[in-house]
Amino acid sequence: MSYVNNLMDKLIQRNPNEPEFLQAAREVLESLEPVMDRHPEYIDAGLFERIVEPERQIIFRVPWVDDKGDVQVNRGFRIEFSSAIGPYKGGLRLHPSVNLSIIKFLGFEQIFKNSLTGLPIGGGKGGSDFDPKGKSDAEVMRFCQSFMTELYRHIGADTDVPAGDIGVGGREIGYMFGQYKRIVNRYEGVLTGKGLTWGGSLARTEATGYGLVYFVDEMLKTKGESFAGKRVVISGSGNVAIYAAQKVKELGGEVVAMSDSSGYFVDEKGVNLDTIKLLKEVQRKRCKDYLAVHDHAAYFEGCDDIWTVPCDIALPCATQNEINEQSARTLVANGCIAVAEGANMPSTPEAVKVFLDNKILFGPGKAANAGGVAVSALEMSQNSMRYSWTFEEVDAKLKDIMINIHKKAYEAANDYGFSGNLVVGANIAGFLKVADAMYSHGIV
Ligand code: NDP
Ligand code: 2IT
Repeated sequence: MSYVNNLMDKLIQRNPNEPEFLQAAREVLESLEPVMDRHPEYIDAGLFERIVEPERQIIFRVPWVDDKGDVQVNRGFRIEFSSAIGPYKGGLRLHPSVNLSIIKFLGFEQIFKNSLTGLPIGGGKGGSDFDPKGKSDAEVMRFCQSFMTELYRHIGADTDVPAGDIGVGGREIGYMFGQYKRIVNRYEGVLTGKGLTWGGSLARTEATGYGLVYFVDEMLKTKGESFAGKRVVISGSGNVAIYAAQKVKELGGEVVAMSDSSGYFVDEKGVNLDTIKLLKEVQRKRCKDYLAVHDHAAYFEGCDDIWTVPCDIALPCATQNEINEQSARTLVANGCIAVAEGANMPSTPEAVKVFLDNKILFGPGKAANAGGVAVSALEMSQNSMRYSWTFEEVDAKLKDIMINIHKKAYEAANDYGFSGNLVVGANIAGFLKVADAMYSHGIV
């Protein structure tokens, strides 16, 4: 049995109820096989066994009182996966689907993504099965305060620095920061995605979406293509999706469809971003409500069929496993030339295979959506310096970082004989830096 198959068997035995984590681990381990051949010393040092086991896993009770006075109990998680190249870094997800498997897959991917940014950040992720939808601001605040009342003892500006993810934006980061500061009596950059008046970085809100589009622009250039005149479909209508859409428009593309977990809308005249921002960022409404403002648009219940809308470029920016094999085949059949993952692991392994087999440009999440965490690391730098850069300065650094990530992934793929395969390239390039650090640190 091959080394990787053997390792996967052990991983399955140890983590039998974690399909998402096993999916993420298998993809990375299989793509690292050529590295194992070239670096047998990493096998001898048990490096692959160690990298798939989180350094620390914290699971805790989050009790809070709702507006009716009833007690609610949620489960909180923080997975501190790897501190080989820097403090644990990664977002917090608040969604009813959150469980250990999902947080572990996200924390695992974060190790390699963060390495690719070139900045000194380790990998971690956290969250809770709390559902912010339909909760009042006061309920969200009480939940966030309770969550931080346990989490604070595990994190710190040089230890572990959480940020946003699904269901966690500026409001939630604010409540959590306020509670952290109150408990520890220190003003420090313990969270990123902070507000601009209290230590946040300009361009963090835009960073993941903008970075995704800068990355796709690099992919397109390798085929002599650009965004100009391209039809783009973006799933999701949250933080990543909105700012991806904004940058696509700036570069001359037309976004024709977006979605939320209830359904999707198609606007052949091009999605009106002012409307979608108002609906999602201010009013916390649904995609369906887009039609009340733009009655020429069409709305469809259910989000899976968004991939049947013909497009040149598809940007999945909602959640994991949202593109299956069938959707991937439909995209390819409809002439799509590029897919890049704004979300984490939105394409199933079967879908990724369809994209690679058909030789369309494919940007894996670890590389393509790294702009958010990259600017988070720039927020940490600014906090340490007690200084802030302008929007243009941060945006320019972000663009450079995304160009560099593409170059690293592209070159690693070439170097290891997988020309054009950015999945393998990103995994290898991200892994090598972490591996070198782990090897230097001894068996820890
Ligand atoms: P938001 O909460 O701002 O938006 C999430 C969007 O995706 C919403 O439109 C939401 O719809 C939709 N969505 C969420 N869960 C599901 C689901 N199970 N099925 C269908 N649609 C769903 O999150 P973000 O934009 O921050 O995150 C989106 C993705 O990008 C995630 O995979 C996240 O891990 C990833 N990411 C985020 C980064 C960041 O900086 N924020 C950085 C890198 C990656 P609804 O409102 O109906 O729930
Ligand atoms: O998945 C991700 O990279 C994020 N949610 C952002 C993490 C961060 O620390 O900014």
